[in-house]
Amino acid sequence: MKAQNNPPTSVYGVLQQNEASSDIDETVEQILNIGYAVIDAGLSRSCLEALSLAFQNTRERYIQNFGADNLKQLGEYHTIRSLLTLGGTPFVNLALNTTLIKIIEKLIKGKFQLNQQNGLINPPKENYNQGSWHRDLPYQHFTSSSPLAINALFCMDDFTFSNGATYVLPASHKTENLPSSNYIQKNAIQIEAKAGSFIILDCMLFHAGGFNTTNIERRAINHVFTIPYFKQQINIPSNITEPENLTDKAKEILGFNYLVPNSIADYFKSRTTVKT
Ligand SMILES: O=C(O)CCC(=O)C(=O)O
Repeated sequence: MKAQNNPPTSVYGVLQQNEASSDIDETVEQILNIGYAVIDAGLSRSCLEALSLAFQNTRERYIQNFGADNLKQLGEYHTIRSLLTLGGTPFVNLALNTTLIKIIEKLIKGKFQLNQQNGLINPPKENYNQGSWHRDLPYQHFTSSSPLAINALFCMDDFTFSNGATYVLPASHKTENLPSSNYIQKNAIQIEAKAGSFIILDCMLFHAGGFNTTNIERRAINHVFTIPYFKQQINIPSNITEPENLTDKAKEILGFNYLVPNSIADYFKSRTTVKT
């Protein structure tokens, strides 16, 4: 429960305190401490509408290409894999959102790359493949002193209590096990957020999509950023259209500098251009 009065501002017996001198610093501090935060991506209404339309168009082409029955059989009907390699610029720009990248740069020490960007559809009144508690590094039960992977879940639509807004277990990125069932029921928090927000999660934070009790789909786009030692879910550099239009920094974030060399000679060539 939130206190009614402001918390005290005085301290005693404290030798060390964090400093946060900007909104970005405060967001970073919150993610480090409790594992999640919400930010506004700063998109205009028209930009958000264009993105929403691009999402729908890409989804239609995706279903035509891979087949609805096939996708359903694979448990993939409510996901659009590697959205940025299919839908192009609007999704590339979203993954490279300036504020988001500043936050990721402060959270993941050293180099990082985009591991995956997927469209997610939480269907009305139906179970959903993201609706079970999980980490975004699944099957992993270690803790790390600084984040190795961060998920930025973009809200394509408003996230509300009734349409299945994401549940999180605060600070669970700091413990190895999934907490007990009763602990989950008592401590889980559901995050309401406006369309155009990023819900940023430490990937080791346990979280789950909520059940969508409305009649309308709730759409999102997830972005997992990782240290470059983790392989991408789908090879982005090989599949992106018009790579010649990307800046060097964009290429680095999209993984162009971290391709697995095919041979020792290729490895040596990569050492002459990039130091990781
Ligand atoms: O759709 C949601 O609310 C959760 C998405 C999710 O679990 C994920 O991106 O890993």
